[in-house]
Amino acid sequence: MQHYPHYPTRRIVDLNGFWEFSWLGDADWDGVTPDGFRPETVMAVPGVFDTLPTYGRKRGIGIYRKHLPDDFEPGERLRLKIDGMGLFGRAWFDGKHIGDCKLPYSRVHYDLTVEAAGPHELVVAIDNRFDKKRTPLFNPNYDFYAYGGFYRDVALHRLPPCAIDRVHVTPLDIDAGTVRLAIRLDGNVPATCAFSVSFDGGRAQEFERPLQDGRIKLELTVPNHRVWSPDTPELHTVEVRIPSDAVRERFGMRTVRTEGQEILLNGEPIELRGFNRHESHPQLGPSQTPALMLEDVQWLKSMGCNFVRCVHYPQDERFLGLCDEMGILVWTESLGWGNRAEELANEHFMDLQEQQTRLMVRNGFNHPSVIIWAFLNEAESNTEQALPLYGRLTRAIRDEDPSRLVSYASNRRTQDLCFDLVDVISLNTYPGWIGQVDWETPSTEAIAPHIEQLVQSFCGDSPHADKPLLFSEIGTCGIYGWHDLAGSQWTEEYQAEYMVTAAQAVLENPRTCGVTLWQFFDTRSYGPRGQVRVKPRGMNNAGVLDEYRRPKLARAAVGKLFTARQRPAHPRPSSDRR
Ligand code: ADA
Repeated sequence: MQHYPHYPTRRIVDLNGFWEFSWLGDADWDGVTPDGFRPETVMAVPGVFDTLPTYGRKRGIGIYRKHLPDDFEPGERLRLKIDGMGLFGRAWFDGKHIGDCKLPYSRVHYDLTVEAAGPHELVVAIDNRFDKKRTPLFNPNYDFYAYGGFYRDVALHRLPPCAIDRVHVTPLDIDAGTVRLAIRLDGNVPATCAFSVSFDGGRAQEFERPLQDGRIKLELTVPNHRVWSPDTPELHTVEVRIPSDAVRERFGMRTVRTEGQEILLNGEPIELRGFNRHESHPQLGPSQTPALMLEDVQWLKSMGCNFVRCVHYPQDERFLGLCDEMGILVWTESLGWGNRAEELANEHFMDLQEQQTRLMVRNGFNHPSVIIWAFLNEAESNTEQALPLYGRLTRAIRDEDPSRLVSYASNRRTQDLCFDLVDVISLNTYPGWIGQVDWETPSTEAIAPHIEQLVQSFCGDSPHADKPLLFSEIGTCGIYGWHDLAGSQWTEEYQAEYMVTAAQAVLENPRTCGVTLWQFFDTRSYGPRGQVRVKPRGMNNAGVLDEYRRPKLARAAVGKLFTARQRPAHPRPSSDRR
């Protein structure tokens, strides 16, 4: 599988593999420099140091070094691409500082110019300590482990003087097969540019156009276009060439919009069925291998899912690429979890939220699978302080990409003050489980009345009665291999019954447009600072698979329900709507 965007003519230095590594521990950042680097050992890239016996549990700075090819020319432009790292990173090329990364999980890049002949080296120091100034986007209370290292691929692109950054493709009309291309150049950008465009490896069309802000926009028809949908995940490629560079991008012809209480995919109402998915594995942490990503998509398909909510940070583009190929719709969100009102109103936090959210949209723009851009899971969106940031993020997303839907997962119900801003109302709720335990009522009996009551509050006179309603989280825990005759809490039996009851209650309610159950597989939660008393094994055990993707009873039970709902696909008669 080709990874997109693909730059067929560029010289790219692949930096994956082993790097020299040294542990600086609890060092002060003021004293951290690439000078005098003494390698202690080696470290895998991509990979995190927390999953290794020597550094597991430790928080501090690890410093990495890689020797680079000697043939870079003085004056040559290079672009260091890091597809995701955390928590905080600082990079130096030949001893000179080239950038800091405060955006865990985001795909970022740093440009530099070679100053002198080789030898050349790259040094990157990565800190996995929590720090309000350096890593304000990641708090110690988040219910997923904060790892240190390179989560994803690293590469160095040797850039021509004038380079193509990206080509963003927006499907305009899926019947006529028209698309808008936004071609972004950088470097030594001319006033007018000659370029060619070809679709699916076919004949190239030649153009010459003026640039505006380094960009060219044009509308074209895709020859022999095919419509993308979960049942027919048909993809196209487009290759754009300028004299000094070329890029190949992949896209799909599909539209998404809302109409009243429905989400319409290619003009037809769609019921969304799926799970919440973290990037997590006991031995890999957040660094997912291609085989593991494929396994995850196959599990989703085998359970009759057509949707996945990628929580709680921008996920690996290769996973989104697999969803494009295999027909799984995607919700993707920027990093955040339960953030408090004071944070939401903090300027530094706001700026970083906007930066990472814009980057998420730019990076993921061409994936037809992505239908919803989201942010700030379960923050204090019931407070006045939340309004400016929620406004900023929704505007930023629509400014980058007006062609998709915007949402965020809220646990504030009717107290939420920000629902006006978004296209889809998304609710997280755990009847009979998190924060809603009534010792008299078995939790599975609490589910249906709770959902009905919650749904009612978004009907009739509600200001949001005419927006789609999605249950973005509902579910419960079950410990893999734990059984008893009573079906007590934490058993696989209890979990299976709860999950099916919840999914059924949501999907059979005509007011809702779908559900993502919490959660797909078990994930590592807090370290020793956290409230392990409520998280047995230090894990979030709500997966229908365990952390090694071994199925629990809930997998088959939910799979049966979701699969049965695949046909007939839901268009519900409009008279059913409330
Ligand atoms: C919240 C949160 C999830 C998870 C869940 C739980 O709803 O959004 O990330 O932490 O609670 O299992 O506690």
